[in-house]
Amino acid sequence: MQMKKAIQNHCTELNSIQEFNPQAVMGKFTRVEMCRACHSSTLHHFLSFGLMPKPNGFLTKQNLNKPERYFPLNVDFCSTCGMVQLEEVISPNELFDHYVYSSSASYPMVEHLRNLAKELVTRFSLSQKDLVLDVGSNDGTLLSVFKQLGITILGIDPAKNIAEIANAQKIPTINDFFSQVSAKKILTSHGTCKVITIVNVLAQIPDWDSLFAGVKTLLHKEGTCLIEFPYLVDTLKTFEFDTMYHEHQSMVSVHPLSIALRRHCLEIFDVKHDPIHGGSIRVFISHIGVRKICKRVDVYLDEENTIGISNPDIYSAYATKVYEIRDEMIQLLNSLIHQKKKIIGYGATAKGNVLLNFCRLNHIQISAIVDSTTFKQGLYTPGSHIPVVSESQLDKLNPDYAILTAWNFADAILKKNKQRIKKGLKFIRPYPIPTVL
Ligand code: DWN
Repeated sequence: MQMKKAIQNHCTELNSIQEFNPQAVMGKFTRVEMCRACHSSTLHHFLSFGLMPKPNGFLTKQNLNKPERYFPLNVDFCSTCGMVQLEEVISPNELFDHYVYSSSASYPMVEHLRNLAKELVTRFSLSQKDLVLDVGSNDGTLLSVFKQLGITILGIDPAKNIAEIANAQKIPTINDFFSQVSAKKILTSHGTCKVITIVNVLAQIPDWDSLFAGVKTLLHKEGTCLIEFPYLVDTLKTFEFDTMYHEHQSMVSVHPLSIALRRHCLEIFDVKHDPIHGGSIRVFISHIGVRKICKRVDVYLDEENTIGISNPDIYSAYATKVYEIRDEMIQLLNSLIHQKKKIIGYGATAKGNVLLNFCRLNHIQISAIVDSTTFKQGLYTPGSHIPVVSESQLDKLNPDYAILTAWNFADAILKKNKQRIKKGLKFIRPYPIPTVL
């Protein structure tokens, strides 16, 4: 009965979406009934974005009038361990077969990954005899730094188009999903890894047991697995809700992650915070008993306990605030549109697509999205069908306002546009409340 009711609700909602996007059709998805961190069934729904297109499902002009798949975007928390995860999962092949995000398109990201590689080489005294594997290696931006430092490297990424770019730049990259199976193949062909990096990828991986079994198989006995991800506690504090999308099946924190790792005889020996992507953490992992556990690990566990990441009240308050932010964003933009202001988006981001679709904003209200990623330019945003153009078009567009759809790089973007701001361009930052800067 519950499933029948859910399907009826989806169909009703699809009809309303089709008023906004006549090409909308229902896509295939699977419902998740188990917490992927602690395996309990104590999952509780707390936030619904409604039906959403794929977050990186940018369209060519030819595909604008073809059926566009939408999927329910609902978020649960686990009252046993504090894990936050999506209720519905889209097939990873549907999400990552052809991928348009590239790490090298954002120079702050390039700098961030350069510093990460240098920190790991120094801290763990890596040398040419050591193998570093990057899981979800994208275009090889992180691995290229290890290579420059003389370390032996290997990437693995499921996106065929992106893996081809990395291999063309002599970054050896396997085009596959990382799993227990692919890990065994890498062990046979390359041996164990002194460092395994999983940077902004953990959230994208639905099967944590296959992932961590693969890490256990491949990690050198004194090796380190470094996982970096946007931190749930920051997301709860800043209300940056648009990082919740179908690529991010999980919004992760230390406690639930440590439970999943222990199932595979792995443990966290250090944790560090980093401001990137609105607040992320770096978790350092080893085989159990190999490393001394830093006191910082308990600091994070205590804070998660104090905040109450398993507490229902936290999540109902969060959801209330999310709907308030959406309503304030719609109100602000409606008043600007009423004043006949020209509005663009700055950054053709997955998160920006969530915000635009959640606020039902499209090419009628938003003239264009500027973005530095060459293979996003010329495409159209999913659902909202806004043209993506190069930043060089900014003067021609001459907008009055720019929504920071790449708010995580606000400093770099504002700095780059200092002169335009002097001439009157105003930026809108969506979080923690929509604000004209
Ligand atoms: O996990 C993920 C996060 C970390 O990165 C992936 N699922 C995909 C991606 O999410 P996103 O699409 O929200 O990414 P970013 O990193 O926020 O994308 C920034 C975008 O902004 C890029 O497309 C490049 C663009 N950009 C720009 O046009 N001018 C960035 C800067 C700094 C600029 O000056």
